[in-house]
Amino acid sequence: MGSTEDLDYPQIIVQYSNGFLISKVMFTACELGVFDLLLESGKPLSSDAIAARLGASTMGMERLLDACVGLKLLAVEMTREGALYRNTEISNTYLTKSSPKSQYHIVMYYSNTVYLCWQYLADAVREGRNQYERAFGVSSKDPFGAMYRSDEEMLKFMAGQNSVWSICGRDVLAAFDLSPFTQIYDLGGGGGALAQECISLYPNSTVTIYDLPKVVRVAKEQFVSPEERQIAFHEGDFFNDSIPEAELYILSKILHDWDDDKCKQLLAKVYKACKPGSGVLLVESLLNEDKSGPVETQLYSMNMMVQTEGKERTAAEYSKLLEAAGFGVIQVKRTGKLYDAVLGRK
Ligand code: ASE
Repeated sequence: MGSTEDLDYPQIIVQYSNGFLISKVMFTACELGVFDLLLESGKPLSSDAIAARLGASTMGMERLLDACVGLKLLAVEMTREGALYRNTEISNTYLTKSSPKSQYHIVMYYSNTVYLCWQYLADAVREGRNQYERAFGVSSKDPFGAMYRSDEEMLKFMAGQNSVWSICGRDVLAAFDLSPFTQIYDLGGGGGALAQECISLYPNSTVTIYDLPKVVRVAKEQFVSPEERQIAFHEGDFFNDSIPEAELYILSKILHDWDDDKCKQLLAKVYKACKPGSGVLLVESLLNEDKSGPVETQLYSMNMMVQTEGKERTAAEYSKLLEAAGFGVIQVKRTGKLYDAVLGRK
């Protein structure tokens, strides 16, 4: 703690001011394809070679590569022919497009969409609403109308959300023994990565992805093959259309998009669809009860303000929403990772 409390040199202020420079270096190296090229090449490359292959200036690329070395996203080795760069284990695993644990698409979503909304954070705080109008010139009344304003934007969002489940999916699904539930609906299941984790962890389950018709179309085209027999689809709008009967409903990163009224409306509808013994699994990033952290969740809550109508909540807040809808037995499991699990039963 010493350095963070040193008033002669405010390390923490320097670090926080530089935070967005760090983000931009990582975003740019991803976007230009540095990590993909170094993975494909299979051997370390010079900045000249990387610049030539990626159609960039030598001067600019050398500067970017050196900053990536400083951030431990690349490693450099000095040879007689000059500096040679290669991926570190972390960039190979998480920043290349083809890795099974790739976070490339969520990083690109941050770079191309989240970053632009955060330009108007002060306006969001003043007005208490999302900033789609300022950032993209689209109405902010219907947040998913704005987020899905084109097929391309929708696909980028779905790919980004999918990548999160390759690193957190198992933990949230294993937080409770879900094996007694075999018919599962993933409400707002998007690109289906959580559904895929679910059938792999619970081989006796079938998961139906319930989402808007255009989301289902893209999920079928891009993410879930017809051979995945344990995954089905249901086209609908969970606020306006009926919700079929199932044993377990997953609401993963759904309630955080909406205000308390909409959450209560949705949960009441889910409760109605439940038989006794059926349940709902909320997958969310939980705030501490005094909202003192975790800092990642506090930042996500600010992002929900600039992008949606929602916020991140405490376990007690989710429990209250579940109780208001009628759910009786409520259990909370923190995973120690980004996303946690809350199970409610009828
Ligand atoms: C949503 C999740 C996200 C809606 C908008 C979103 C994410 C980014 N934008 O349900 C993923 C989580 N990351 C953050 C910063 O909240």
